[in-house]
Amino acid sequence: MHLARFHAEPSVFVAPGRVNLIGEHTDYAEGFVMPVAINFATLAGISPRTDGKIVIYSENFGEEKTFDAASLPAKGSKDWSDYPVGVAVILAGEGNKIPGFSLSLWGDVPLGSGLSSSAALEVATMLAVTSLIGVTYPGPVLARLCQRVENEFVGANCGIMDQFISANGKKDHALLLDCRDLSFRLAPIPANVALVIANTMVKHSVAGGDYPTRRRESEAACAVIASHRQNVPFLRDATLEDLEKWGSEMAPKSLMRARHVISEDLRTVAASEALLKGDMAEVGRLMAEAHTSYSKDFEGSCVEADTMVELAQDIPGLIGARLTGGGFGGCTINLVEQSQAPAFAKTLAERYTAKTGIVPEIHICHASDGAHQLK
Ligand code: GAF
Repeated sequence: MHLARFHAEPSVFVAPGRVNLIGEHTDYAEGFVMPVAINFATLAGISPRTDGKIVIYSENFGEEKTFDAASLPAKGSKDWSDYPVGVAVILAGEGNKIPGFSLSLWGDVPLGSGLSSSAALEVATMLAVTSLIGVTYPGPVLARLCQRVENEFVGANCGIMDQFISANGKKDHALLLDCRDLSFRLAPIPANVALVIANTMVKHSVAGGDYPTRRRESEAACAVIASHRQNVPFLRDATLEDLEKWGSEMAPKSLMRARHVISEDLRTVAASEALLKGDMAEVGRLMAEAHTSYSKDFEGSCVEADTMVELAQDIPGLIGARLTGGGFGGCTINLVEQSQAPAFAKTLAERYTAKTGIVPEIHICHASDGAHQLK
């Protein structure tokens, strides 16, 4: 496709989407998350141009956009091209000279489903452009730059999780990330466990209303604690005892959001330890607790996602189920015994359609490698 359109052989890079096993809305509070890179990805093909233009073609949107490499826009324009252009803008801000290039993009990460299609797009483009200009950033630095694309150019106030796992994931492993210092630990996912991702078909968005509201509410709770106790810049530094002491000074919703974030950090670290020991029953139990906390205290779920989790409970093979990602729609993640996964997926889909009238998309996925060059 790139060759036919741009008459140049591209270098090709791939970056995966992700599913988060546990640790929701903890990343921007400098806490813990445990995502997995999945076998849905974005491909970016790049070749140099001599006319100073940046020409970007999206196979998914069937559209081509052209920019002048010497005068890139300062802000996004609420278009799919914001993500690749934002990469060039952030790299330019880092002192890199951005030449003209042709970029072609294709991806199969379902859009708006909470599986990080935007992070995959940013990371694939970031690898492509840095390779073209001959710069190499370590994985964690590359992830930070991609997060800045979202925060500073696209205008979505997300944390580091999605870009980090897309850049640094490892086949057959989950990654426990400390979002404070970006240190991480890999935990193998047993070969007899499948990742069954069930799309509620309710659209999810980070830039939209509820995500930033929840973030603000949880940060307001942190400010109350910080007014009493030193060294609590983020909820990562707070404890459940802090909430007992000063919760009455918080708006009730803020208290609930903070209770979710603080308890979620504890569950996420515990889940990574259980996974390292191969104690899948404990991982499943923690996922169930996490879903209840996400739904009841954080109010980050929706009727459809709660239904999808509920309907999974007594299907043979289930280890643990919860809503994954930024919330208010998107997908549930179900850890399921591999041998039961196809039957599990079929039953879940039938039950969900019978209950809601919606036909879900259910994917049996596996943990994949983070971003890399294909050719
Ligand atoms: C979205 C954001 F992009 C992440 O940074 C994270 O906050 C997540 O929602 C919630 O855990 O995916």
